[in-house]
Amino acid sequence: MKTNVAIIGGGVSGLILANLLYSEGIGCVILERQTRAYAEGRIRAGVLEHGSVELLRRAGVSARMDAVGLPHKGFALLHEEGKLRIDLQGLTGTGVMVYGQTEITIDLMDACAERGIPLIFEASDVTVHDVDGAEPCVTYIKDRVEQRLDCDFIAGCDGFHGVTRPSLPGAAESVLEKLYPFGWLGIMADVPPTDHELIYASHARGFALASMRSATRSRYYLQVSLEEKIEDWSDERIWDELCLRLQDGVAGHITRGPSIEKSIVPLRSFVCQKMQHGRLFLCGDAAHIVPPTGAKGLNLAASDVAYLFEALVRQVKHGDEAWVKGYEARALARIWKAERFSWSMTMLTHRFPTQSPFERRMQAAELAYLAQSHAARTAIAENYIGLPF
Ligand code: FAS
Ligand code: PHB
Repeated sequence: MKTNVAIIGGGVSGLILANLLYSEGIGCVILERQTRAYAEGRIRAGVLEHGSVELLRRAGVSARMDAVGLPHKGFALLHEEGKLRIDLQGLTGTGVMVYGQTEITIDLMDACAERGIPLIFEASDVTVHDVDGAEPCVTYIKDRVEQRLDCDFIAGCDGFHGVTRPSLPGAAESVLEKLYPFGWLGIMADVPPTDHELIYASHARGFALASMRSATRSRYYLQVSLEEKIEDWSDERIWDELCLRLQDGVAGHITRGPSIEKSIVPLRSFVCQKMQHGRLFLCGDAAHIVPPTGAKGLNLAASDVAYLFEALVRQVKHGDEAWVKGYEARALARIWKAERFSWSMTMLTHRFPTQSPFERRMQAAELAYLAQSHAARTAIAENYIGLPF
């Protein structure tokens, strides 16, 4: 089989790239290790920056998002000294869209099927070859038969635990990373959200987040230590802890219900600064991870894909390789700003086991400064809605 772009990974990065390339008549094939049911069933992000919304519209995969997604004009920061609303619309002229990554994945996979974009599930032992040359290829096993895909370019969209980053020479040495001494316990339940906007809570017992997927489905998170096991957290214990950490900020009350999903994820900041080598390019979680406090994971994947798409169109259609050569530098410039914002939101709103009283005072002072400074709130708002691509 031969194509222009071999895309390894059928998560949001790979699927958005495929649908964008399709819109420009550029051929691609997606190789996904998991089944469709597994890949579309994962619970992940829920907040889309303005730029990501525009990109999904550009890819022609926005009808359901525009129909049922929830435009949000602000969010709240809750802390001991009170509740502070960040007026995204007022401070920046735009907002964000609350629409689950699960739904985006389903929309993108449906579009692939409708458009005849080859999306090969259960492709195992994916291996990249000859990325230094002009004729790279990818081999993989499908239905126990070895397959070969010849291509001009390879997009590594296979996430943090994929094969492309380890295949990229110099990647491991280029990594900068920060591990946080805690994780997030997430719960999803078919209950109405406690507020019409997201609430990020900084509490003595730890961080909490009240988010949502729709008017009838809520998503909450609790900061927990890395020793915690999900099996030790009954639904009741989770709701009790959420009520303790969010109580001051919720006008009504938190509607409890049975969890349809609950899990614990560790928090890390991770950047692989080597994002391309020859004809191989990394996008999304294959190259970087952010703590979810800034709601940037999915959105950074989208901006990587936007840059790679533009570069590939210029090379394939106009023989202009300047943007392909500049992909890594362009992507990293935006990645580091989003890493900084996600780190700063995490440092501001979480309690660290070894935190000194002085560091605690710094958090409180920054929250007090935010409450009094229009400029400081504007800085948070413009980062939250997403810096320009
Ligand atoms: P993904 O990991 O989504 O997709 C990679 C794909 O490649 C997967 O389908 C995988 O099966 C496939 N793959 C892997 N290895 C392969 C191989 N060898 N061969 C073929 N295919 C292979 N962000 C937020 O903003 N808010 C959140 O609340 C949030 N929660 C998250 C919770 C979790 C558990 C995780 C892991 C991430 C979360 N994120 C969140 C970040 C998330 O949104 C990611 O940034 C986003 O999924 C990145 O998309 P991709 O780069 O496509 O990687
Ligand atoms: C979510 O809804 O899953 C979500 C929202 C905002 C974040 C992180 C996660 O910062």
